[in-house]
Amino acid sequence: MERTFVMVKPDGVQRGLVGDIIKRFEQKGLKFVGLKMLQITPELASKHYGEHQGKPFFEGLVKFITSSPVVAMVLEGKDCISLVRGMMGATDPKKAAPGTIRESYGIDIGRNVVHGSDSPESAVREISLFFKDEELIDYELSLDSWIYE
Ligand code: IDP
Ligand code: MG
Repeated sequence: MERTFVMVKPDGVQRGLVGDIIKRFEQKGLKFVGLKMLQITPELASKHYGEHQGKPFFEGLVKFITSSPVVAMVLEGKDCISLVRGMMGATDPKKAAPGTIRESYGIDIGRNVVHGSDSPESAVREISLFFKDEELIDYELSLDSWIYE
């Protein structure tokens, strides 16, 4: 089983999309092992988006992601890193496949509603940036045998 870091960004929270987005992951069969709301500090934003430092959109991205609360979560499931990336769709909502979260809810690339880790290394790094070990809960889902063969 893999774990991934997912976040409903400030635009998703402000627009009342948290429930709909969480519902998609729940209905897919992914397990929530951590979930919280927080306001991202500029320091955390710079760490989280460190790979984009120096790019033209970096300053706007940090300003946006710190502008209002986010809902952060850790999801667990088979191949869930790529699974969640697929459910989110391409970074630019205009290029996201029909039915994906970003295609369904977004218009501009800088307001694409949701974040998800892009690799196992990013997932480990991002989970540890946002969650303490004791905030992640190990538990059994009784439905697992109806989701996985
Ligand atoms: P990702 O979120 O799909 O992993 P990244 O390339 O890692 O995409 O970019 C991080 C975030 O930065 C994107 O989700 C998007 O909100 C924002 N972003 C990326 N490229 C641009 C751009 O060209 N203009 C404005 N914002 C951008
Ligand atoms: Mg990324």
